[in-house]
Amino acid sequence: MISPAPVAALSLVLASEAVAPSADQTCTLAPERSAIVMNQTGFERFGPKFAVLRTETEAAQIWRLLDTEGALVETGQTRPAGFDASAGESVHHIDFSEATPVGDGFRIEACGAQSRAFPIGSPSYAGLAEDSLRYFYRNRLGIDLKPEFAGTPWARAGGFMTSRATCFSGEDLTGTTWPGCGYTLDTSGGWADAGDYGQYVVNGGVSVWTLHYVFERFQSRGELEGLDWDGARVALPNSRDGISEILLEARWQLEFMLGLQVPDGARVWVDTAPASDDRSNPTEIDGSGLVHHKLHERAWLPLPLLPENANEPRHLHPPSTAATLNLAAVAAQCSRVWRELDPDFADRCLAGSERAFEAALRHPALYARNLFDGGGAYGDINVTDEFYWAATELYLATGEAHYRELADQYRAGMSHWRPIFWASMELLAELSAQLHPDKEATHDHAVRVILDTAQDYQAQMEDTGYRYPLPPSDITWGSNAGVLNRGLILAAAHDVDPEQGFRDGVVNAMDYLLGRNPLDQSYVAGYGARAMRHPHHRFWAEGADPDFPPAPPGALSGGPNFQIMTDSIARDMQGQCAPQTCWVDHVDAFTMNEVAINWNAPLFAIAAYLEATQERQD
Ligand code: 9MR
Ligand code: 9MR
Repeated sequence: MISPAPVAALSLVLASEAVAPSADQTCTLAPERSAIVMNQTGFERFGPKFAVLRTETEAAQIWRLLDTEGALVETGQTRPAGFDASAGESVHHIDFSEATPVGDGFRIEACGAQSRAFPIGSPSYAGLAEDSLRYFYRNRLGIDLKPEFAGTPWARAGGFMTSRATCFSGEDLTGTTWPGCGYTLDTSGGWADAGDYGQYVVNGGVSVWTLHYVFERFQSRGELEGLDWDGARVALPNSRDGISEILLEARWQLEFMLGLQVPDGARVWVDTAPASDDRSNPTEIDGSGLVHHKLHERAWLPLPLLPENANEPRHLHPPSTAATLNLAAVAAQCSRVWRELDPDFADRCLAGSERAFEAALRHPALYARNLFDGGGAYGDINVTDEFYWAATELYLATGEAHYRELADQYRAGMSHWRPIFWASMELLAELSAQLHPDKEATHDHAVRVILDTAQDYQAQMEDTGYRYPLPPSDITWGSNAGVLNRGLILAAAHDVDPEQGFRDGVVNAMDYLLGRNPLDQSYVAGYGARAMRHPHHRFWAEGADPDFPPAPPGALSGGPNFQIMTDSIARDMQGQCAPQTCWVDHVDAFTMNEVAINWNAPLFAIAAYLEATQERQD
């Protein structure tokens, strides 16, 4: 699509340039899609306002900000930023942050092209925060989704209503036979992981943690009521006055995760083979307190598929150290955030957490491998970070020196702080610790790590043409969550030091997701002129069958991925797309366009953060 020509009356200077272009005045637009890309939902009044002009032209160009009537509001020069290899094109930066008019219908004009109309002063972060939290309700299993909570198109029967499961038995993918276990667990409730209905503790853990973190951050700043995150914003079943919808939603998954903990005294078969072995090695142990790694069917279920029609038996995968520590960490966090609101639940969480942590200490090297098909692997062979994270959360919950000493030991075994990802949890420990200044040494360490890490991310951001905080090496499965999780660190750094411009980095992250990218694509359904619609999802499957709904507003696509291109759509694109452009809004493109709880959780976190920290001047 070629961008529309400028409105004649507004382009006097451009028109005269067009009559007699000199070599360095000629401006050639990128051939496809809009030439000027930006956050498709608009800008905060006093925040950074930044657009990207897609052009090969080397010389700086004049840009103009025009109002609804076409009158000039502000003008300036583009900043040529050169070739961005991961975008596969050259770009110029247009920075109109200084302009602070309010209204709808603004446009940017440059290089003979015009942007779409956009608003300034009414960003959609409040609505996005609510919708992105509603994502979780809309993916609940074991409960009918009512139209008054889900919205009519996304209401559906629950499925998995009375779910009990026992351990996987039979021959696994490595050729070893597993005997099963002598118990069944109540496995109802929880969220579907993603486009599949599988349920995986490590991914549930990072998602629950993120929701708890948003709550705990607002709580520590006394902002819950002012922002109405005290139950007044997102309608949910069983809501009660004064109980935050954030906590209520997280609890739906946490109760499910607590249910995957092995009962005291129960025997269970675990895989004791080193991660490097080709074959699993089933060994029977006392499983007390360990947590089953995941729950899913024997084979991948078809798509589309209503949950009520998913009737294949589901099996418990053997417990793993990573899953056990995930539960330990989020249940410790649970004991803090529910302490005043529901002391019994807080006690139950703490007991589950301590039981899990002790079990992990007894069995520190149980690694999950995919024993049977039909679900994701979520294998993780480095659990030092999970130990560090769980010990830290327990220390913050109990104040017991024993946990702090353990956390210090694990920390000594870590050399650097990797970006947040379902298998990399060390920064979660720091983000939690930052909220607890009374635990001085742990807190001070966290602040240092957060500031250092934020500075790294900020520097990386300056290296990208599209100015967003993700290096090309991280453009992989779920890259959009990588952008947002880096935003979490930038946001936390801004809380500590508001003078270093870290919040602008958070805005940049959101701008990228909402359209300032080489595909001119909003990766969030329902937000922006060109928004994702057809994710890989078994119910939001309009892309496969028009009788199913499209993605609801506030659902985030996994994003560009040029590294693990294993679905049928991605396979055909391999080697033919620049990293940031390896994406398509296609239902079958699960390596690029799936949705997932661990991706939507940081979307909620960042939207809620931007709403809360927006500068308001009258
Ligand atoms: O839904 C996909 C199914 O049709 C395929 O047979 C299967 C084979 O790999 O992959 C399924 O896709 C998974 C998706 O539902 C959940 N995320 C991971 C995807 C596979 O890794
Ligand atoms: O997010 C996961 C990604 O990091 C992995 O590379 C990928 C392949 O193992 O799996 C992703 O997680 C999927 C999971 O395995 C099954 N449910 C859907 C998840 C998102 O695609």
